[in-house]
Amino acid sequence: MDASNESRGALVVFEGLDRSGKTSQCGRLLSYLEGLGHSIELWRFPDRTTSVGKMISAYLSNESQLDDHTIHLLFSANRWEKRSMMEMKLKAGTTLIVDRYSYSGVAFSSAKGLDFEWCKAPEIGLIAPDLVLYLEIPPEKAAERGGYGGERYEQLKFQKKVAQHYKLLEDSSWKIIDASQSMEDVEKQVKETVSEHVLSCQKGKALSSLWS
Ligand code: Z5A
Repeated sequence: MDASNESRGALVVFEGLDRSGKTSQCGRLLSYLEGLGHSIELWRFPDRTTSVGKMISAYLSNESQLDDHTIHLLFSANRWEKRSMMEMKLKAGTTLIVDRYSYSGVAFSSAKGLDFEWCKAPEIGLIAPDLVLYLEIPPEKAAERGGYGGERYEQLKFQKKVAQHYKLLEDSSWKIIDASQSMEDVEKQVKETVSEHVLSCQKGKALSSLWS
């Protein structure tokens, strides 16, 4: 996608089951990298602030009903509407920490029974993360954490299926982190891994696309 040798920001994605600790770790990583003087932004998908995001939000909170294919494409459209901004920020040297991305899109929709390859197709061409931090946790343990059960998808049996489908997406950009550890131990491992990857992007690693 980009043959330039200039340094840029890193695209760091957090993935994992509900309540695996993504949001907590995103916040801690943001503070850490800001403290080191990096230019950083925290993003999340779904981005509920856009018009597409508002439709997704209504669906997730059971205020509206949508066909499974339709909501899948909306989640993907929500990432596409941010794609050019993402590229601009990364090229300008800002590192983006992203709470959920295309892997959530495919894992959740295919766990509902949609065809796996069909689910991947609308994600093709989005920017590939430099690093995916997969916070791995047994669904039973995640369910013990606060706030579980409020939104659509937050059911144990479904989460187990989602975990199986996530595993089919693992590639060399993934780092699996044991998210059943204490918040501090997870944080330590996240920081170590991210520091290496932010540096490799500063040395001029080109951007690439999903899923090529
Ligand atoms: N979805 C989709 O279907 N397709 C897509 O393309 C995308 C998403 C992008 C909304 O996601 C839903 O949309 C989601 C997937 C689907 N499924 N559901 N439901 P969301 O990101 O808006 O919300 P969420 O994933 O349901 O939950 P979450 O709040 O983001 O969970 P989390 O970020 O992984 O966890 P947390 O907020 O950091 O922590 C949860 C609790 O656990 C909290 O009380 C913490 O204090 C505690 N916690 C965290 N870490 C620890 C440790 N290490 N020890 C003990 N306690 C901890």
